[in-house]
Formats: sequence, C-alpha cells, structure tokens
Amino acid sequence: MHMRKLPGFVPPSPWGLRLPQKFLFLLFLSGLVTLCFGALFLLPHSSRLKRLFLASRIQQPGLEVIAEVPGHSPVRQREPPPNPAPAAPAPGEDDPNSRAGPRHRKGWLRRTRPTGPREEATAARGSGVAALRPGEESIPFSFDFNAFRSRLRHPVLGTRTDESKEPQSQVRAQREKIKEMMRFAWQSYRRYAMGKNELRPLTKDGYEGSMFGSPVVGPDVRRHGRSMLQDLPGVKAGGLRGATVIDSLDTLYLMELKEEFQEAKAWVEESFHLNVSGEASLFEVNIRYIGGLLSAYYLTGEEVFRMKAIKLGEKLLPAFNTPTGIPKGVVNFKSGSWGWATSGSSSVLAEFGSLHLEFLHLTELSGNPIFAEKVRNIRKVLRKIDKPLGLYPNFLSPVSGNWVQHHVSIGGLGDSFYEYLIKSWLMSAKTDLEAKNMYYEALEAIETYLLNVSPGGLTYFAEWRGGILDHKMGHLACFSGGMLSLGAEDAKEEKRAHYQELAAQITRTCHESYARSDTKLGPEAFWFNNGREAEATQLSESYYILRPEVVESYMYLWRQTHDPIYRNWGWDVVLALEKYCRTDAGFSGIQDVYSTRPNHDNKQQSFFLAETLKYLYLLFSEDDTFSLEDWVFNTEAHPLPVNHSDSASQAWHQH
Ligand code: DMJ
Repeated sequence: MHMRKLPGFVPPSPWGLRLPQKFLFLLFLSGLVTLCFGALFLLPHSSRLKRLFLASRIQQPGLEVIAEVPGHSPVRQREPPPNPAPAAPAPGEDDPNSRAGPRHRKGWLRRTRPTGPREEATAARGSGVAALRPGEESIPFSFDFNAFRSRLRHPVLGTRTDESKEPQSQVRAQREKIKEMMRFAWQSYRRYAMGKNELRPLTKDGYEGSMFGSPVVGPDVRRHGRSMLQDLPGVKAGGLRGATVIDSLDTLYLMELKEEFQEAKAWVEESFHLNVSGEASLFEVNIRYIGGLLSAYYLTGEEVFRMKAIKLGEKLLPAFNTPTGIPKGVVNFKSGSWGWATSGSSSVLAEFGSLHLEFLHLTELSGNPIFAEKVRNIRKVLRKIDKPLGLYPNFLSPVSGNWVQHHVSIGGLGDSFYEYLIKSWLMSAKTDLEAKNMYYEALEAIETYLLNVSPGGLTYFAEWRGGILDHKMGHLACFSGGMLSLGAEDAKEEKRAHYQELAAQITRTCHESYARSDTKLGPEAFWFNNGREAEATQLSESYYILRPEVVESYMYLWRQTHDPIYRNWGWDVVLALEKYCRTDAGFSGIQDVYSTRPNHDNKQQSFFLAETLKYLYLLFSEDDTFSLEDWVFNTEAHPLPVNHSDSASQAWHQH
C-alpha cells in the first residue's frame, strides 16, 4: 500500500515503537555500550581484548604523564601509570606482619623447582619461569644460573695462586688487614645499628637517612650537598632500611667472611621489607639496593636476592612517567599503591644516566622487557638531543627534554653517566656499539674543553659553566682515572696509549690531593688557582667522608699496569684510615683532612663497605679475583656479570 507523506505525520517505527519508547530504548543502548567500554579498563593489562582496543595508549611509554606547572606540584592526570609491572603488593606481599614471605608469593614472578646439580644447589633456585597473575599472558622467561656460571672465564674469587708464594706473603698480609677492617666495620654496624641504613660510630647507634624513602627532602640529597638533612629532627623515616646490609653483601662474599655474609643474608630474608613509603632517590636506590641485590644473586644464586631486586625495580618505574621518559630524580614509594614521581624541574645526568647496567640485568633476570625499554629510551633521548660543543650538561628537563643549564662536569652530577657508557659496552661483551661511540665522543669533547694542566704540572678536569672554567676537581671526579684506564684498550689505536697515560696523570693528581694533606686523606674538592694546587681552599670542602673514588682508580691502574706505586699509594690510604677514621665502634668520616686532630663526622657511610674496602682488597688481590673479563662494577662497586652468552634475551637486544 502506498502511503502519502503528510505534513506533521510521523511514520511508525519498524519495531512499532512510539517516540518516548524509542528514546528510552536508545538511552538503554548507549548505557550498555558505555558500560562495556568501561569494563575494558578493569581488565588486566595483558588481556588480549584490552590490547586490541587500547593498544596505542598502553604501548606508548610516558603518555600518562604528570602535568607539570612551573612552581606547582605535579598533578596526576591519569592513573594507574602505563607500566604493567608495578602492581600494588598482593595481600601479604612484603608485609612485615604477614607470614607469607617472598617465596610464598603469588604474582608476576614465581619460583620454580630447582633444576641443577647440588654443586650450585642454591644456584639452581635461580632458574625460573616468570608466572603471571591469573588471566595474564606469560612472558617467556628462564634464567639458567648454572649455564651463567659455566660461562664465566675465571672462578669468581680467582685461583689465589699468590697465597702459596713466599715473596707475595706481604700482599697477603695486607689483604688480611683490609679484611679485618671490613669485619670490624660490619660487626660495629651489626652491633649498634643492624637494620638501620648506616652506623653512627660515635653515638653508637644507627640512622635511616633521607635518601631511601623518608617523607621529606627533594631530589638527590647527597649530590646536592643535603646529606646533613639525614638527621632532621622529628622526621620519621618510612623508607627502605638496611642500606649497609645490602651494600656489604658482595664485599663480605669477596673476603670470605662467611658468618657475616650469612647474617646479612638472613636479615634480607627476614627483615628487608619493600612496602615502604616516602620519597627516595631513584639513583641511590638503584645503585645501592638494586645493584647490591643483583650482585648477591649472581654470586650465590639465592632466589631471595633476585626476587627482591625485581620487586624493588618495579617500585621505581613510576619515576619514568614523564613526557620524555627521562625519570625524575625522586620516586615516592607509597605503600600498597602506585606511587608517583614528585616535583622538581630537572633531572640530573649522573642519576638518570646511571641506571643502564642494573636495568638490563633486571630484564635479564625477570624476563620483563620494561626495565630495558626504560633505559633504552633514556639513551635515545640523549643520542638525539643537541649537545653544546659535544658536551653533556648536567641538568635536563624531563618534561621538555631540553638542557636546563650548561654546567658540565666529570665529577658530581655528571660522573657515572660517562662511567655507565663504557661499562655498558664492556658488560654487553663489546656489542653495544652505541654506548661505545657515545663514550669516546663524549670523552673527546671533555678533553677538548675541560682538561687542563696546572703550572706545577698536574693534569686535571675542570668544571665548565657555559664556557667559563672552574679550576677545581671534586673527590668524586677521581673515579675518572680508573674509567679512562678501563676504556683505553678499546679506543682507536692511535688514542690507546694516550688514554692510558691520561688515566695515570689524573690518578697522580688525585693522589697529590691526598699526599698534600696532613692526614694523607683527600678533601672533598681541591683547586688549581692562586698558587694552590690540588688543595681545598676552605674548610667547607676539606672533609673526607670515607669516599672510594681515589682507591678505585688505584685498583684499575694496578690491574692495567702492575706498577707497584698504586699498591704503595693504596697502603698509605689504609694506614691513614686506621689512624684518623677508626673509632671504638666503626669507621667515621673526618671534618678536616688538614688537621692531625680531626673531628669525626659520626658516619660510617654504606659505600665505605661497598666500595672503599672492596677496591682496597681488590688492589691487593690477583687479577682473576672478580676478573674484569667477567665482571663490571656498578658505580657502587657491585659486580655485575658481562653477558658472555649469545642470549636472545630481551635484555641484550639492541634497537
Ligand atoms: C657512591 O655512592 C657512588 O660511587 C656514586 O656514584 C658516587 N659516589 C659515592 C661515594 O662517594
């Protein structure tokens, strides 16, 4: 039948619905669609369905950014952050009150049955398959600890052939002396401060400090000279504890202080909890805790170290949620939730540039590519950005990706960025060409613009401020002698001898800063102007806080040259430490290296056990003890293995 269209006539709907009914139906339908779409957000990150619909958002790191308005605290725009890893702890996880320890956890990683022979019974525990939450797709993962150990070129502790040789007995005695110092430092800490971050030897107690998650304090406490804030009255630290325990593990292992190692390990198993709160330095947590745990795992195969390293690594990931992916310096641990990076307009080169070694190993040991992705992205940003005269300034905005000011230094704020480039090359078994090229290019620029020779013939690296030089070197910069020596061999042929000689010259200058003081320990900073050379010019930079950088360079130079002068210089440091820094209850820094009656600063820094004593011990050990063919030391002296495998693991993939 043909119907004529009449004005005002509304034809009935095909389903016979009237207008109000139709409206209600549409309302219902749109509600249903919204509900279904919303439900997608509740699915686990790895759900196929979710990835289908939300792929672009999930796969772009750093899209869920923290809005940064100058002068304002960042506001979280979206949550949770994009990274799949840092989930809230499952009930009982890392809960000190829970009886469910890490071994009983369900979750993203799960321990599997040991596979290897008893020889590495502990070791075999490390072979594992990552298990995921129900409903999540698995990330194929296995780490074969026995295979890893079999690929090492040398026994970890070396063959100790010198122990039977008479002429070497003096060296052996020197090594024993350093071992005694370590035992004393550890036992004092254990007696008065076990579980605290560091020991206060004069007051015979411990303190937590502010770098590892106390509720106050902004970026990079130590590098910005805020270490005095460690004792803020009224601050109740809620952060990570036991920095000295974690920092000591591999040194105790190296020196075969077995009982002490077991004490440290037991503390990690029973008392090292990760559900902490407060703001922590990403850099410090990474180099001390993650580095220490990773090394302890690679040395022993004990699952507890691997598990805690990975869990802690996950807690650091929110720091990377910036528009560039360059992490902020401070991460806010928030117990039981995501945590987020806090304010601060610039990130520090040495801090975000010193994550690469540990994060590749986190991926290697977890099977989770996210850690490697984060540090590869940092590399990418640094590769692309314009560099004034080829130099890398020390501050970068994680929001804009631009340099914040043109201050360049191979000492504090810049130092370990350069160190991690050459060590990334070495750790990759010389396959990471990008790191190698970046290192030598950066070194060329530093040599051109920062290197100087004093009127008295001392070679030093000055600090560069937009073209103006401060003729000063920090104690921190003294690691560079060792770095130059380590990297000399792989430089262009015509530069090899030159870098080795430069390494020796810089190390000699740093030695002079010690030799010219009354205590034979070196100041925090020393200058080359107004007729003074290699000396501090004011009391505020005359202190020595048990730092390792000078003996670190002695150790590398010794390995490279076997010139006995480095052992002699190292022994002078041992004697000076004994004379001026040893107290009744541990070692302490001193406030003035130019006074033979110096005041103690009442701090036994955890890096004294991690680095200073370790490098001294290695200086008096044979070259195959922690052979440099097998290990690189992170910037806190925690040994991480060179990748000798042809592993297809995501950690070692180049992009
Ligand atoms: C250590 O924590 C690390 O070596 C870091 O890279 C800078 N220096 C301190 C000790 O001086």
